[in-house]
Amino acid sequence: MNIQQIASTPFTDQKPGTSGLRKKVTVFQTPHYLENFVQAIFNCATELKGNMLILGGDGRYYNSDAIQTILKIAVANGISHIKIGRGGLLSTPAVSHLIRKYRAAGGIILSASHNPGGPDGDFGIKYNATNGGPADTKFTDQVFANSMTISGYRIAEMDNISLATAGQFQFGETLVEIIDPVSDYADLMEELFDFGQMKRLLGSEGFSICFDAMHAITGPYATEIFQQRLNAAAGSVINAQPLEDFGGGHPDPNLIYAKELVARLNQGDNSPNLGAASDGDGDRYMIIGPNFFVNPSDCLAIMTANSHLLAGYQAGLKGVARSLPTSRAVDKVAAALGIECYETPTGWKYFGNLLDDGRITLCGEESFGSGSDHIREKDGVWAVLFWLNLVAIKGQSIEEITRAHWARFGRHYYSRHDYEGLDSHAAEAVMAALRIRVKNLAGTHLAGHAVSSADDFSYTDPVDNSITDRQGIRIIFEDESRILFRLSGTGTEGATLRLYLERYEPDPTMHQLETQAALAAMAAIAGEVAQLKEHLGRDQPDIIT
Ligand code: VG1
Ligand code: CO
Repeated sequence: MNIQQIASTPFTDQKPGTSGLRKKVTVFQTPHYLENFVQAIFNCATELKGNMLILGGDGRYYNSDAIQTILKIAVANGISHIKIGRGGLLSTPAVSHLIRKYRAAGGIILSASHNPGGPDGDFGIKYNATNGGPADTKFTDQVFANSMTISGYRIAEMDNISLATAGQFQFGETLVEIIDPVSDYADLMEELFDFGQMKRLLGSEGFSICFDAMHAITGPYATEIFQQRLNAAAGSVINAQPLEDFGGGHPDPNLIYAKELVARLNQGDNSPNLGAASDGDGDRYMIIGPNFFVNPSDCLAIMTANSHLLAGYQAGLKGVARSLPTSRAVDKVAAALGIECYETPTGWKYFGNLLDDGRITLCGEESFGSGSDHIREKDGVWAVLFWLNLVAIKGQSIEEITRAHWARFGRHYYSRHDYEGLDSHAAEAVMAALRIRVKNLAGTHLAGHAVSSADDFSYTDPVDNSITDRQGIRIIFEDESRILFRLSGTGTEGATLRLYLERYEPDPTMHQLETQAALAAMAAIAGEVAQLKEHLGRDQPDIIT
């Protein structure tokens, strides 16, 4: 095997964000761009040498090309065994599971998650460590530093391999294996949930589901699990074929982008009983019932309150965690159960230590992500199975389960307002002004609401004591309402300001309000405190979820 050493010069913008390095496809296609970054990963993750690497992606445009390149660099860097999903496909949760199951040293996932794909769309690369979870900030900082001084990369001189069928190839010291992307993951799901129970429900008269894979990675997973193993009717999984451009859509499972699913669920008597969708790389999900949406923060709370009913979680929960912007619905449940509830910065990597240290069993984010200690990523198909199994056990609809939960714990009205495509300086100016403003807010009133505390969130990891600061401005009111501001770390163009609004309502007679109406007062306070109109020239968000 001939190994070439190619000289290259650093790119200065290879700093990973909330979830890996995300750029336009055209940026990744710049000569040496992908190669430099991958070499930087191998330079830093020295444990990969002589060990196993898992490699796959969400099937978006440039996925296959990138896999061929990464494979050659991996061979040149002495990786002894590389498992690649057939067709170059692997969901993010599947990679996490494969790393753990086969004790791989790490995994590379090619995805920009919910960002659109295609030649003009986005591409991304994430590195997951030995525990199966997203590499921590310490590691991604090292990779960034390495990318800034890199002088070249090693690459094996070999032909492209066929990814189309399962098989094994030997290249020098490296065994390359093309594997079925679905079966290991589907087997894991069978260990966690009662497939017999769900099969009976799906076989019963008048019960059906619709899973919208949005032409992204979960198509093959959902088809195997729901239609093959659980006998859901043919056609229960829609948009099941992964496409390079996601069929021109935006693989983001929310009420705005999963339009086809929402229409099917809102067609009256013919509606399926449970609707679900997931994102580009399969770690996000949305759950809906006929004319009923469950916000992801409530999902986490409902899972926490009911997990003891499910086969894989009967031992009880060690604790739970949520990201800062996620509503505090789960906090109420944790308090009732007498378990710890941790609050972490945005991004799944912060849950890793808590999971590895046995402090938590469930965790989640407001951005349509929930997960458990079965892997080290959020997991869309797992979450849908959790809900389906719960519906089978309780014999109640999605709406009934949710309303009963609110009646018991109170309702947290919650919404995220995104201001997209902002000039980065203007967005930074909003945050800088807020950092100063919040210093003097505690003890004052904003539009008649007493502020109990206000700060810029700083997180001290309870396991390794590392500190992550400046993670978001939070304003907490005495009536348990909350306003948060932070800048997105996953975009590829300009800046996105996220405003998170929350209001707690314990009174069941007040649980019928429309969400935006319920949060109007908080939205007005937020606009005023952050002076959005003055800084951004606008005070209406682009996207409301
Ligand atoms: C967003 C979400 C965050 C999530 C991240 C990755 O980050 O807010 O909760 O962990 O995306 O999700 P940001 O920095 O843009 O707010 V994904 O599905 O890559 O799968
Ligand atoms: Co995702």
